[in-house]
Amino acid sequence: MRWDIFCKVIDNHGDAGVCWRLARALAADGDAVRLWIDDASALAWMAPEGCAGVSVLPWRGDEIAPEHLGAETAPDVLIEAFGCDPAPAVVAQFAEAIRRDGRKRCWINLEYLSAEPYVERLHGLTSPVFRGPGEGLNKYFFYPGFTAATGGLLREADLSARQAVFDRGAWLAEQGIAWQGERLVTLFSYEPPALASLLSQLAAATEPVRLMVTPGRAAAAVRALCPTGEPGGSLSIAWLPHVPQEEFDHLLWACDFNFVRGEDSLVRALWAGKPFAWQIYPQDDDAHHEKLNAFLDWLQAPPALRQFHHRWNGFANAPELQWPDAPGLASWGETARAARAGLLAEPDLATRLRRFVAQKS
Ligand code: TRH
Repeated sequence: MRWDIFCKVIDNHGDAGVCWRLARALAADGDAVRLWIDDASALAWMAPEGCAGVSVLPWRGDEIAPEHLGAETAPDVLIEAFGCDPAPAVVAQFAEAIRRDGRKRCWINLEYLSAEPYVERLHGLTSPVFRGPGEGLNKYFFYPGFTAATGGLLREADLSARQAVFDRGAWLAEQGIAWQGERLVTLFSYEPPALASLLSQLAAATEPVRLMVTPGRAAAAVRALCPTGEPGGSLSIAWLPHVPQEEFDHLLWACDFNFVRGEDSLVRALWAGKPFAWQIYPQDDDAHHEKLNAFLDWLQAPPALRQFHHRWNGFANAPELQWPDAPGLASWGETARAARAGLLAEPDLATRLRRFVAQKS
């Protein structure tokens, strides 16, 4: 099958991250995938080696190079990520292919991940196209999600096998990190309001802690609070470079606690099965509060983990951030592993997408 995925990078790395991961998952089954993306710069570090079966194509100003258009290149499935409106020339080609060969093809609008109840209601619904070269066609909403009645989560077929043979000591040594058994904590965040409190609590911890700080916004936020880069006390910092998606997974697997953000790294934290805290992508009208609570409900987060999330995400009136003690960490780890086990028992997003497309085609 031929798949075209359209991706518009709004900000941060999630748009490219999700689309690349989906492209890889579809190509893993031997299909041909074209990822049309308006800013491929993050793929240079996220996916430096590319992937057999996936071609990354530029998409700017809706102009498509003629060599990428033609009857034989029309996709069987056209995916627009997050309602980004695919290039009209490709839509026209898609519509023409349907008219020409009478075969059904599928147009998917891949939505953002949420645990809110509307996702189960809207997943799979039809959205008629009234304008443009696709007029008269239908799109289908495809919602990723955490339950059986949604589109599921992206997960590689060999994920558990890779995790089973992962050697954290060897991996840390490969990264040049001289690990002496200190607690390792990943920080992938925006600018969490409670970051200063976290840093001082970790510095006052009874055991050594190393904060593994990812580049970009997380690193800038830590630097703003700690310009020397050496917080002192029990806390030390490792400043990390941007690494490919596989190595980002390894980082999450190697750490005892993961601060993640956005959409894709949340899913990766779930697969890592370690205690974690999520900084949700903020929205102007605080719509993200409801979204975060829906996720915490699904996760069956214990009260302390729920409060921790509220404070980490800057909810008004949330109690002070309280870094968990060892039993607390263990209990948050159990919560994460229980969630992971439930999710692993369900089909992954690419599998559900294939089934969905087969039903509609
Ligand atoms: O970067 P993000 O904050 O992206 C956000 C969210 O997706 C948000 O929902 C969306 O609306 C907004 O973008 C536009 O967080 P996210 O989704 O976790 O994406 C980060 C990606 O970067 C993920 O695929 C993991 C990857 N990554 C690496 O591969 N290597 C790295 O070193 C790091 C730090 C990240």
